[in-house]
Amino acid sequence: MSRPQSRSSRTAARVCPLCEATCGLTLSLEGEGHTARVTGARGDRADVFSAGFICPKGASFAELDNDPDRLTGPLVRGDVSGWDAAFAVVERELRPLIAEHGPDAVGVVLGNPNVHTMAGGLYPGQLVRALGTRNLYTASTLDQMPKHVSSGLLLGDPHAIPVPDLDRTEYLLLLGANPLDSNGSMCTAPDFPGRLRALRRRGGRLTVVDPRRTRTAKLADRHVAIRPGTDALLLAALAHTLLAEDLADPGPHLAGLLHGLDELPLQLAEFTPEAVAPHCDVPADGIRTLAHELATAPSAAVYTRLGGSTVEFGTLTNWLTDVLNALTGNLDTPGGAMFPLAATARAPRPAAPGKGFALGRWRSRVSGHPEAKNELPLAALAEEIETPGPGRIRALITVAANPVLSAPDGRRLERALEGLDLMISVDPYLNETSRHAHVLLPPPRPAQSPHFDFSLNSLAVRNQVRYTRAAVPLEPGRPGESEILARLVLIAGGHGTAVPPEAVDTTVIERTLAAAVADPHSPVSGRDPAVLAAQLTGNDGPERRLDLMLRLGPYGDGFGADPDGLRLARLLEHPHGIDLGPLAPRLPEVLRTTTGMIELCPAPIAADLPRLRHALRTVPEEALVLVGRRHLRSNNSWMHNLPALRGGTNRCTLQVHPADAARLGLAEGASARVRGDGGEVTVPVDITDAVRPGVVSLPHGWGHDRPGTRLATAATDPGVNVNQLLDGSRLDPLSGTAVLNGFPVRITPVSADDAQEAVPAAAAPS
Ligand SMILES: Nc1nc2c(c(=O)[nH]1)N[C@H]1C(S)=C(S)[C@@H](COP(=O)(O)OP(=O)(O)OC[C@H]3O[C@@H](n4cnc5c(=O)[nH]c(N)nc54)[C@H](O)[C@@H]3O)O[C@H]1N2
Ligand SMILES: Nc1nc2c(c(=O)[nH]1)N[C@H]1C(S)=C(S)[C@@H](COP(=O)(O)OP(=O)(O)OC[C@H]3O[C@@H](n4cnc5c(=O)[nH]c(N)nc54)[C@H](O)[C@@H]3O)O[C@H]1N2
Ligand code: SF4
Ligand SMILES: [Mo]
Repeated sequence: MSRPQSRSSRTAARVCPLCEATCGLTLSLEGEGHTARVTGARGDRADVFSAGFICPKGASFAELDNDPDRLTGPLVRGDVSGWDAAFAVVERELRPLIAEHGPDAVGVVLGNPNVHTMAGGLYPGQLVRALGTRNLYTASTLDQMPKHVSSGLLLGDPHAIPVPDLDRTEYLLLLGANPLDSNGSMCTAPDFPGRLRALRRRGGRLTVVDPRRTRTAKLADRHVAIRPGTDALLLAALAHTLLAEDLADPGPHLAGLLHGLDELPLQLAEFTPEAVAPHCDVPADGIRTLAHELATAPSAAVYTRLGGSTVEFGTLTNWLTDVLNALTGNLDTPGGAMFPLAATARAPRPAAPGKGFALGRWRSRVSGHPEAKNELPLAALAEEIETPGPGRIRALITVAANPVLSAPDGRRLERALEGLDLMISVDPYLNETSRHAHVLLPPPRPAQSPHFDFSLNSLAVRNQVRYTRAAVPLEPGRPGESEILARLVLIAGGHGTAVPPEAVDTTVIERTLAAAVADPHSPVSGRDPAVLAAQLTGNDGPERRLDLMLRLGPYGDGFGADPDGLRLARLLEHPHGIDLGPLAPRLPEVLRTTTGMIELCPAPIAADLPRLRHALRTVPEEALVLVGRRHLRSNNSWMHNLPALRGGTNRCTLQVHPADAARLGLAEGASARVRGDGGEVTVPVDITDAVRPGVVSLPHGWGHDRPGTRLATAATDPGVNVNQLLDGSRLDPLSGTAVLNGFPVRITPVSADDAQEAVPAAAAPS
């Protein structure tokens, strides 16, 4: 039975904000004005990039948008209500604290969804600058910081990230990534699974290196079930083999750009296939075969993600990844690992030496961790709050972050948070972290937010640009997330609550234009910035900033210099996006090293290599190690509250190999106690040969059993927090990234008596 469409039903294009794939969605809406509801979401067939692809998370957009637990107004401790009053509390508390204790007394934590919101792309940098604090912590040090450090050292720019040219490559060596469940990361590709299938259909080969036989591994020509934490050794042996067997051939396009090539053979001399084989548990001849395949494929890309990043040798693994791409001549060539060029990126300019990349310009106060890309390790946040003395963090601003579940040792962190003088959270939920906030400022639901991918377009396998405006207007008096953050920027900078939030955007626009007109390479060189500013269009500050970036960007109209070029108005005429073509070679223009070359053996890397050599001389441990996993119908710590995405395989269980289960006396479905450096958890056992012997797997983002949260659905099946097994001391030293994969654990069965004690009565077996 079909119902006639009511007059108030309509559709709207919207880019999905729920993972890095950035699929275009078509939302169905009912109702008018700010009370309109999203009733459904389907893949947008007209989308220039995703062409209709959608996954179960995107399909649940309506449920997410309508989640009754989503906060509708600010929560402030004490007898305070309303937005103005909430910002007044922030102003009253924050400025005196900075005046008394200095800017470093305020810490900032930025979480993952900042790359999925327009506000998160525009304001956090300004917030940190306005505060003047060196206490910046982000999800990057639980994730991709090793890649930034590697790119910083190799290429001089931590944001120059080579991505596999997925649609053209003939050979993909994929390590520590499971795009069939994650939909890809640092490689934005709607329908990643379909693109992998297409690779195989055109005769290309896929090799997956993962201690688990993942859905991605099942799709591959070859699955290498490596021992966790040893990818750096494997990659070093591949590079060694290419060099030793004269298989390295960077090709003419890289020939004049490689600095340090002569140093590599010496640095990698010890890493022979025979030497690494027992550590990786990969046969030496298999390693040689891989090296030969990489060297002889018409085009090839090596791609490493989370399982090669959040490990003991994270930076070395990421460095070796791109060393291999360079040695095989696949860096910056079609079908290899290429540099996307986003519409809001800086326009290309003549190649020239840059300033290079410095690490450790300052150190964390308590443990002396070096800064990387202005950040300190999130794993060290708790000690920076707890440890008395000058420079202690007394106030914290979290934006889209849930470190109590995402970072090591949540119990310690939550105790630390309770000791803060002031905590401000910008988050739609009252969850494990935000429940500690004195002021909780919820952004509106996604249907009420515009979407532009400032970060992810620069990681996309095809150059394209899409902008979708909010599908539903804000209710009167409710600030969007941009306004919330802009107001925090103003308060942090001492401008108070009287200045309109748009002043923040005006300042950026003026500063950007002043620099552009003074830049001889800019299309607006020598023009009057005030005249240019007056030409910007858009409904609000964020849109004018977007217009500015597009117009000055690589495809921009340059304020009239190229009348056919991009600008906001043109983008708005294309609600399904504009395709900007396949990735194109960009070297040497992307290089910012002081030599203007690719630094194959940067000093900090050379200084870290002895650690890897030491690992070679250590007998592999027999201890059980734990790795993570992601579920397709989940997203880090914050999507367990949607009934439609729950159950099935999306469960917090400990995967154990049958041989280990037998040895440890673990039974299917029974509980096991897992102990690590930071604590222990009790969790149901799932016996499966999808994990290799000696490895167990537990997903992250669970542990929704804290009191004082408002996540009704998530609390019904809370799971356990895997990060409680860590104490924050295991880090990749160069990047400060937490070791979340491949750490030792001890496991014991939980007897029925123990279970009564450890599991709440309702959940105990009867
Ligand atoms: N053991 C283990 N730990 C891990 C990982 C792992 O693989 N294993 N993965 C790590 C990785 S890769 C990452 S990126 C981190 C993620 O770490 P976090 O960023 O701390 O965690 P998320 O679960 O992504 O939390 C996001 C927060 O943003 C809120 N949020 C959602 N949408 C919005 C929005 O539109 N605006 C705002 N302001 N807030 C919003 C959510 O309610 C939630 O509180 O976790 C890391 N932790
Ligand atoms: N459905 C869903 N999608 C997501 C997310 C989510 O939580 N759920 N999170 C998003 C985020 S924030 C990110 S960063 C991306 C991450 O996306 P991916 O990088 O694809 O991350 P994972 O799915 O965690 O895959 C990591 C893989 O590394 C393997 N591994 C663990 N240790 C090692 C090791 O030492 N060596 C090797 N070779 N492999 C190892 C694990 O078994 C796992 O299969 O996913 C994003 N997309
Ligand atoms: S793959 Fe990612 S971007 Fe695409 S619909 Fe699913 S969650 Fe959204
Ligand atoms: Mo992530």
